[in-house]
Amino acid sequence: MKKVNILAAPFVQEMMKTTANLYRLGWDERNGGNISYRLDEKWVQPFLDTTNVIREIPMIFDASILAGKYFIVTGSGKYFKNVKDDPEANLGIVRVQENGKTLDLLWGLSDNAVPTSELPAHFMSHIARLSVDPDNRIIMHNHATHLLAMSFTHDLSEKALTRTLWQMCTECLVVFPEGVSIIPWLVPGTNEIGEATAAKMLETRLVLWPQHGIYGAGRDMDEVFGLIETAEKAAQVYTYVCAQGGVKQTITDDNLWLLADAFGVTPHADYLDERV
Ligand code: 2HA
Ligand code: ZN
Repeated sequence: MKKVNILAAPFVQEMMKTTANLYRLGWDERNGGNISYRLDEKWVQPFLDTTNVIREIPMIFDASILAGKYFIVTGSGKYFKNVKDDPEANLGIVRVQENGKTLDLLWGLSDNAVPTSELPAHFMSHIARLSVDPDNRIIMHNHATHLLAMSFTHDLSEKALTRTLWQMCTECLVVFPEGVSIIPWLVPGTNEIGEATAAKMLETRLVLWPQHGIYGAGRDMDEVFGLIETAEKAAQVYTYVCAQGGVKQTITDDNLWLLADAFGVTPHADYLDERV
């Protein structure tokens, strides 16, 4: 059967638009940031002959839990700025082999490119999120500016950081009631940072990498993008609040409880004072 041009695929279009948006926001300078998006086989089949493997790509960790699954990923060393003009060079569609150690490349990553250097953190995070939410599809990493800045100036306890973000914009508690997790500073691209990130992803969809950036997880592009931009907006407000001389009044814990009730969300246990 004749295949439809892959550039018309909704998931390719979403990757093109999202990387352009993220670049425009200034969170993905140079080759900063990466996205992996789990696809169903039936989404891919109208566009690609899935028996036609272009090349095999080895991995440095075991992703056998993801065997047979398809992902569209950003390429290692590739610039988000360039994705829209040349998706085939900057993106790739891969399938995890049964051995969990090799990827089948089905499209893209032309000129011998490979998937994002953060593939361990992405795949380990997919495994963690799928274990708590079978509908999770996307892991996104970027260098959201104000969140990154806050990792220098703010107390790095998860409770303290989460509370500050919840207090900076009324919608934050509703958007990420489970809070934000934080890992130690670790070398990017390693299995170690992948394991640390994935362990946190069991509890929260947002994980801060101090002095580096943010990881987000979601069921679709709007969820994960919305999650990161809401936290980033709160971090930006915090930056202005500090520049304006600091907090004089804030959203109280009682207010946050009212919000949780109104929107039917459960705040992370122990992050709020007891209701009065
Ligand atoms: O892909 O952002 O963390 C470049 C990075 C590494
Ligand atoms: Zn990064």
